[in-house]
Amino acid sequence: MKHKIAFITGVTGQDGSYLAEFLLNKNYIVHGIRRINSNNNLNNLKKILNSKKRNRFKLHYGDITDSTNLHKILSKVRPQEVYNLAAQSHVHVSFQIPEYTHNVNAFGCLKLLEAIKNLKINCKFYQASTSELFGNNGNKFQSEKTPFTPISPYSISKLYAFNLVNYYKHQGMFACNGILFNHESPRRGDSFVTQKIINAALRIKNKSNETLKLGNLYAKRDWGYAKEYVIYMWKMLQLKKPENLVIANGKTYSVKEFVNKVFLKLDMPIKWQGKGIKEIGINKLNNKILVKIDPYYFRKIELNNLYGDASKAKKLIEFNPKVSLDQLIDIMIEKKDIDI
Ligand code: NAP
Ligand code: F7E
Repeated sequence: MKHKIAFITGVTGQDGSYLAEFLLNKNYIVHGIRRINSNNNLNNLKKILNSKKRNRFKLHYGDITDSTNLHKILSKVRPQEVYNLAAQSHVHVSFQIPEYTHNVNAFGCLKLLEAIKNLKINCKFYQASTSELFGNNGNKFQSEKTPFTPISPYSISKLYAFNLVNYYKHQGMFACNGILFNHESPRRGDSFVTQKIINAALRIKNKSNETLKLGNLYAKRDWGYAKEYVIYMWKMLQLKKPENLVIANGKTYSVKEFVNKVFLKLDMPIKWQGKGIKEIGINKLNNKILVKIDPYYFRKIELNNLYGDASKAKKLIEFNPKVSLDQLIDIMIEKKDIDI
């Protein structure tokens, strides 16, 4: 049987690893790039590396900022589908390293697209774009028609890539942007708010004396399940013509609501006291302080509200997310993915 060939940047990350598993299950040959570092960070790929599918999975040392390397790999692999998931993906950190963030997220995408074009590779191209593009534009819901008003170095770099993808599409390439709203999983990086809250709550449950320190409790996010969202990356590349699509659960919750849910599930119901940076979350059962505010985690500019309208994806790719926020929290507390 002839296998399709996919190439994934960011394959060691949350989404890249789930996508690789999904494509291997669909009988693809999957190539990915990993950055050289001294920690040998392949944790998210353990499932693949320990399975028989490993012989259809090829890891190359590489970096999205290194065009010579991209050329070398792509000229050999000549994939039919390319998924660009590599990114400096942390919004808060992007305020501290804006140039690096652009080198990876904006110019990395350019280098990849140029390599594909110059090598005349006939592939379909998926770009992991983001709801961060919307910024604070006052719209209650955000859809493909909502104007972009990016407010962080991260979102500005992603807008550059978004526009690039449209530009190559107009030149005849099958290239599209998934406008992804927040999505989480047991593989979510430790410093993103959901994983940070869950890990701290689990340690406190296991008798740690720490207090969880957070920034803005009132930001609202539309959270989904990463393992589920990657399926729709693939589905977007199976369309006859490229479309930019919002991928969102269509429900929004504040960080504070997320905290309440997690601690309640672990039998530590919270009551809140105080205001602003003096606000604290206290265990109703024993009055222990569980949560404090630390201004370090405030952003220069905060994106207040994300609430996605994925009607177009529902229509075109039968987008139908099944995992609710409560289920997602259970999955993350158990640190065990579910079958989708
Ligand atoms: P992630 O866990 O942070 O993964 C990022 C991946 O990019 C990692 O594999 C990382 O490699 C790789 N990477 C970073 N810099 C690189 C470079 N210079 N060259 C090559 N690879 C590099 O992110 P994620 O949550 O899976 O997100 C995947 C993509 O979706 C990202 O583009 C992100 O911006 C976008 N996105 C995510 C969300 C979300 O809620 N998760 C929402 C919207 C959009 P290392 O392992 O070496 O660090
Ligand atoms: O923050 C607030 C913070 O860092 C969520 C990335 O995948 O999704 C992600 O970006 C909210 C923000 O994700 C802490 O201010 C409060 O309002 O988990 P986060 P993010 O910034 O929404 C988008 C769609 C992407 O594209 C990105 O790649 O939580 N918050 N206290 C905190 N956030 C963090 N990280 N840490 C805190 O202590």
